[in-house]
Amino acid sequence: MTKRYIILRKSMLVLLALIVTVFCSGPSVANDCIAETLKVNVKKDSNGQWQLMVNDNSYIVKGVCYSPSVIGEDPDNATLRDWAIVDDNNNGRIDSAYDVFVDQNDNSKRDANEPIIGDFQLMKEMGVNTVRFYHHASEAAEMKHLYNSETLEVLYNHPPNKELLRKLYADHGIMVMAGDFFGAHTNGSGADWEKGTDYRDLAQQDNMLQSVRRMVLDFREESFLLMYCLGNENDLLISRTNANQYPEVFAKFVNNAAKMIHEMDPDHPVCLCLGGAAGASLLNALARYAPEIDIIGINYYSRTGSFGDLWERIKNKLDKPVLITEFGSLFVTPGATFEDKQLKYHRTAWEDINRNLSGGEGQGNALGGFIFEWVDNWWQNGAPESHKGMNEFCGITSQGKGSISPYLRTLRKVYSYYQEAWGKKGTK
Ligand SMILES: [Ca+2]
Ligand SMILES: [Ca+2]
Ligand SMILES: [Ca+2]
Repeated sequence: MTKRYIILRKSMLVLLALIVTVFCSGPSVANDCIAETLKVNVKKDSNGQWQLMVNDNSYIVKGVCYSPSVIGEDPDNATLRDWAIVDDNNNGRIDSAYDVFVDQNDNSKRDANEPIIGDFQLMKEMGVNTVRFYHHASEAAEMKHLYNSETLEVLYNHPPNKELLRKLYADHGIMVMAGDFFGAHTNGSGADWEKGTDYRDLAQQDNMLQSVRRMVLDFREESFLLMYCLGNENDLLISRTNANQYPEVFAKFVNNAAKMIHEMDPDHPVCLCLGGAAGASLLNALARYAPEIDIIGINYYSRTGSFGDLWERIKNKLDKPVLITEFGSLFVTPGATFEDKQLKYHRTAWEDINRNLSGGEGQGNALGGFIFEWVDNWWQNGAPESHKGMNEFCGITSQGKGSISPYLRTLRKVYSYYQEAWGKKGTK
């Protein structure tokens, strides 16, 4: 497992979801949309159950991590690019968003009955309503020193493509959860890679707050914004921070960041992303020192798809709503029956989330979840030109045999499952 692999394995997960038509109606959504930010908050009802509210309408996050890449791109060689600015066929449209077709007969070429449709539309038709997006792309002066490697320079040193995200929302009804790594993999802290992020270090704290501030300035006035997310399983050792070692320090610092966000933008909640094994000492510290956090986000990978006692655990420790910030078929082995096993896994997972939504039979603290991930990336396990290893088969869609990346998709069986579970053809 390489350094860059760790940095980026789950780093650019952009999750998609299909927003209900809060402001938009009819087929010509783009022109009819009112460019107005939404008021989003979490609400606890008299039964102690939680809901995410968007302009007073209940909103279930039906999300997908979205980080497509061209086969062969590799963060180890600083060739992995920000998908949001890639237009290699020079037609003025972002390739993965708009220039993708579905290879229905799996012959690795586009036949007459296989129209160009694009991932955005495919996600909409699956019922996706939210994308998880990291804000780090920026041309702001205060961010430059944080791009302290060639890999990060290639990925982030440009303006965020907000116009693309505006179209994602206006034309496809899909909202965005804007994320900041908050020191995960030293991203945003400016820490030395080998030493990792130290939440006790005041200079690193300043860097991280600067990064979070930039996120809020960039996105608080955007109508596609659903919420902010701090970190990505920063309590896990793999994230190269000392959050788990100093839970009180971490909890207090997280609270400062969330407080700053709320002061800058009172209309969007703050989620904190932890790993599935988040321990009691950290949860206790968060309960005591981090009241400004609105939502506990959990990246959770079980072997069966079930989230076990997670809902009860968070309810008992924190009593905050839970958003599954990543889940997916990491442990489903590729092979002849892969798609059936993957489908079963996702059905188990989504039914568990569904059962724990407000009004369900469970704990009533689930807000929804983000699937890891929309499409297989081939760089995540071993050579970027080959397709193997668990991470590389988590996609709801594949890139087929890889010959015309990034323009080819095949839809795995699980796509149809979500079409049914999340609403046939999405929601207009
Ligand atoms: Ca293009
Ligand atoms: Ca074909
Ligand atoms: Ca590979």
